[in-house]
Amino acid sequence: MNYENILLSIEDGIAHLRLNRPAKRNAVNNGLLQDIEAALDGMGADATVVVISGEGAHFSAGLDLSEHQVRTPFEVLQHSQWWHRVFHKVQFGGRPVVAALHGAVVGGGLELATSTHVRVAGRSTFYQLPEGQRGIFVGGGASVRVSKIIGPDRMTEMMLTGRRYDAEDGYRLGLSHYLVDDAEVLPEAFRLARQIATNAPLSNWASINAVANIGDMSMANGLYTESMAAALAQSSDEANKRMQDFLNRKKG
Ligand code: 1HE
Repeated sequence: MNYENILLSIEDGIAHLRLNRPAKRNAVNNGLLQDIEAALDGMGADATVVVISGEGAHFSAGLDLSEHQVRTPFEVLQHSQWWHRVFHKVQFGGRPVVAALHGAVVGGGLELATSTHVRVAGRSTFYQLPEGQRGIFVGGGASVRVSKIIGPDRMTEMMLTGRRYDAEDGYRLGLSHYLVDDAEVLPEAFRLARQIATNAPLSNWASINAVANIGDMSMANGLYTESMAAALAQSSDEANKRMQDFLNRKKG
């Protein structure tokens, strides 16, 4: 399938989804959001892990401001919920997603990045939530996902002042898990994606679904849910085989 705003390739179980509006700094217009959603929906079982990156000098400049129009509150609400639906598919679509970041990871670009599970940033990366300067508010999940990573206090300050965190700051705060030279971003992202792809699918499923959901639960519910996820994973043929392989290798 051909997309207007992304490039998509799948090789050896790894899908590479590239935001492809470099002239507009990969600003997220409706077409780009539609393409991300269609690509995620359309990926078959041959893609077990996804790498998301941006073409050109930036990962993404966030919401495409040129699509701004006066909308009713209900229309804005529905638009925001569409973003939520797409980024929910990124986070909970069943495949681990690795973000390869460089340049601007701004506004909606940061909302997309923080929907992913593993983030590798190049030294050119910077993070910003400039919504306050644009007279709007976040609407793609930042107040939940960014806030969970850096804390509501720091996110409030980030929005009020429009402050830019550089790549080092972002690494220190957990906006990226890896910090490398720009030339190493994609190789490192693919190395990690290949490593993740060797895990048992059920373990990956639990890591991306159970952990995030348990984080929103009471302690009692969380512990119960963890036991249920452990029961599923540990009683699988795959777990038995992998543990036997490990023990046999040790013996041998
Ligand atoms: C855009 C956008 C955009 C660039 N929408 N067109 N996001 C922002 O407020 C960020 C706005 N953008 C920037 O701050 C800068 O563009 C960057 C720091 C990201 C990159 O700077 P630079 O010097 O490389 O590029 P540029 O010259 O500013 O922009 C190049 C072109 O991209 C130019 O278009 P041209 O036709 O004049 O060539 C820009 O207009 C265009 N462009 N960013 C539309 N964002 C669900 S709610 C989420 C809410 C948000 O995401 S708010 C944050 C919006």
